[in-house]
Amino acid sequence: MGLADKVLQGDVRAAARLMRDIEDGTPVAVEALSNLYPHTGRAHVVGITGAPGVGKSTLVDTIISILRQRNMTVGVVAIDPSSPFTGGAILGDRVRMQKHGTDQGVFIRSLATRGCSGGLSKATISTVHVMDAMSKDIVLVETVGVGQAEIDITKVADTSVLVLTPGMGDAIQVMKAGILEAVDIFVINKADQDGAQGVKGELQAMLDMKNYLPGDWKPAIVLTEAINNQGAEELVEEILRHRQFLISSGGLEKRRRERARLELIEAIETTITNCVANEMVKDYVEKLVEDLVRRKTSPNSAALEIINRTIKQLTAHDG
Ligand SMILES: Nc1nc2c(ncn2[C@@H]2O[C@H](COP(=O)(O)OP(=O)(O)OP(=O)(O)O)[C@@H](O)[C@H]2O)c(=O)[nH]1
Ligand SMILES: [Mg+2]
Repeated sequence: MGLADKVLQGDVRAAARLMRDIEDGTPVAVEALSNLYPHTGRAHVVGITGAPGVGKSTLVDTIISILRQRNMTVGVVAIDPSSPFTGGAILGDRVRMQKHGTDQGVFIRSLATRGCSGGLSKATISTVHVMDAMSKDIVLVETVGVGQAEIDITKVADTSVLVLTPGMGDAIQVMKAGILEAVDIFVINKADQDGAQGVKGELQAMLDMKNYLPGDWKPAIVLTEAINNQGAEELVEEILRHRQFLISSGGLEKRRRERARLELIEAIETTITNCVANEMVKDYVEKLVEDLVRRKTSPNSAALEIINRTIKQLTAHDG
């Protein structure tokens, strides 16, 4: 039985192996993912983003418990912060979420971003696909938000949650418009600390300046105390309400179409890059390099020739 079939039958060890293969970028992973793809698109993907230490993992832990009480299965992709300052939290995440370790309805996977620009690697999207194919109802993706990452998460998530804390009033003032647009639910965690209401007020004022059309989603602001299990029920309600909104408004279809397009572009890029890398070791390339040195051809013409040959190779393989 192939790896994809095992995953579809609920074999968690096969799923873990596939996720390792995805990170290593092996050909086995590419094939298995292609086979799994028709079985994806059912999970609701929720991005949980925020600055280091705002309490994302603690919140995720609480959300898992609430979703499990409602008989929903959960996948978690925790993207390890590549920053050396927060790298230590990886172990903490594992330890904290360990209480779900024996629960068949929960599957947790940590991923290294390996300094990829944008923070969210292709491996993240593929890992989400595997959890989706494993029939997880909700997949939570925890990422450390640094600059672009808040916007990046919308490439993966159906619902984007941004976690702030009471100390972050100033950060809200300078928050880029793009981030406000990208976030579906705002959370002010550590509401046990002073200033939570103030941050909520500032945020609300910024949101109120936007012109919402009838039928638009208006982001909610939820106050939570993740360590005290406060507010998480309301957050889960908001997540499920947003899911329902996306389904009934047709927004889900739109987001997924956009995402399919992005994935297609990425697939084209990696396919061509890989094929060209194979092609570069061939003899005729040396001849082209020689011609370049002697100015008998130009880099663009030579590149087109290599790409043409690559495509011929590809179609020969398919046929
Ligand atoms: N006072 C208070 N502390 C909290 C709350 N939620 C989480 N914390 C604490 O904040 C610290 C960071 O929590 P994490 O859940 O690891 O935060 P994180 O956002 O996942 O951190 P990184 O993954 O490193 O970015 C821990 O010491 C938590 O106990 C809260 O509601 N109130
Ligand atoms: Mg964390």
